[in-house]
Amino acid sequence: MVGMTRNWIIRQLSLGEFDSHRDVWRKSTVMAVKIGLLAYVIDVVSHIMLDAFGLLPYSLVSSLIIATVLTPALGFSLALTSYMVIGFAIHDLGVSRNELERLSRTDTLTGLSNRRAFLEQFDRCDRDKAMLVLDIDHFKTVNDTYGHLAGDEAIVRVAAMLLKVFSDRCVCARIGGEEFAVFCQDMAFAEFAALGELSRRKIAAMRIATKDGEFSITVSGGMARALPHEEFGAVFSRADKALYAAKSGGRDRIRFHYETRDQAGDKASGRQTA
Ligand code: GH3
Ligand code: MG
Ligand code: MG
Repeated sequence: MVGMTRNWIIRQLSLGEFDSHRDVWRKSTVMAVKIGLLAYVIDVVSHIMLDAFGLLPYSLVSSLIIATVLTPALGFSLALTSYMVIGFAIHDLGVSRNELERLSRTDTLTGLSNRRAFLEQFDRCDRDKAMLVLDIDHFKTVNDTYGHLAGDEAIVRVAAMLLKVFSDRCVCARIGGEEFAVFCQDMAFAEFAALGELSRRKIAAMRIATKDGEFSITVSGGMARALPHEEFGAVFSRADKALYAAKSGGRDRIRFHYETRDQAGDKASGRQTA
């Protein structure tokens, strides 16, 4: 019984049957009407049967009048109260569960997806896709010169710029301290590369104000194409190689790793490879 109730509650949570207060009221009322009617039918049938066997200690008519007046009303109110108490408890549990789920997938500083959420979405995507990894250049110096809070502000501003440039066509995430990743699906690689370049230029043009004066930052990036179904690890490692090339090439630039597992042909076509 306890196990069944537990399973029922879990099922209701995942079905979203009690998503809103309105749902709780609606479901509780429907159930209370059903339970009230069922109680009434059982009451009437049992009285008729008791009477048929001569076991009813009072008259059938008065017992049916009492049953009609009391049972549906009592059944309805008791069922409504119990169902609503359980319904609101399930609703509140669902709300906290969704909030916890959202928090576990969100980077608290920037509000972007975190590494875990990014990885899951990337792995789930079975379309043509590409990944950009960005890392703020000489960020340690920013912290050392302007302080950790100014560093945090720079991270927040980079995140906001990525959201602005890539909008909702791509998934943007903060996957590490001063490291970001973006992935798009079904977008021409040239367009994705152009957006990456635009974000790099816009970030370099930002001015971040602190009490000790303004400063600006740059980012380096590595970009890699992926096959549908290709998983985060392999693609990230190619993008990271390209990022490394961007860093050693002087920073404030994006390098491309065109090759996917099965796309060695692109390399032969003469395009730049990290
Ligand atoms: P590079 O150009 O090679 O990337 O150099 P870098 O200084 O950016 O890289 P490094 O890995 O040496 O330093 C990264 C710094 O980022 C060190 C760490 O204190 C800082 N950092 C990581 N997370 C945060 C954060 O959430 N807030 C702030 N303010 N700093 C952070
Ligand atoms: Mg880094
Ligand atoms: Mg860095």
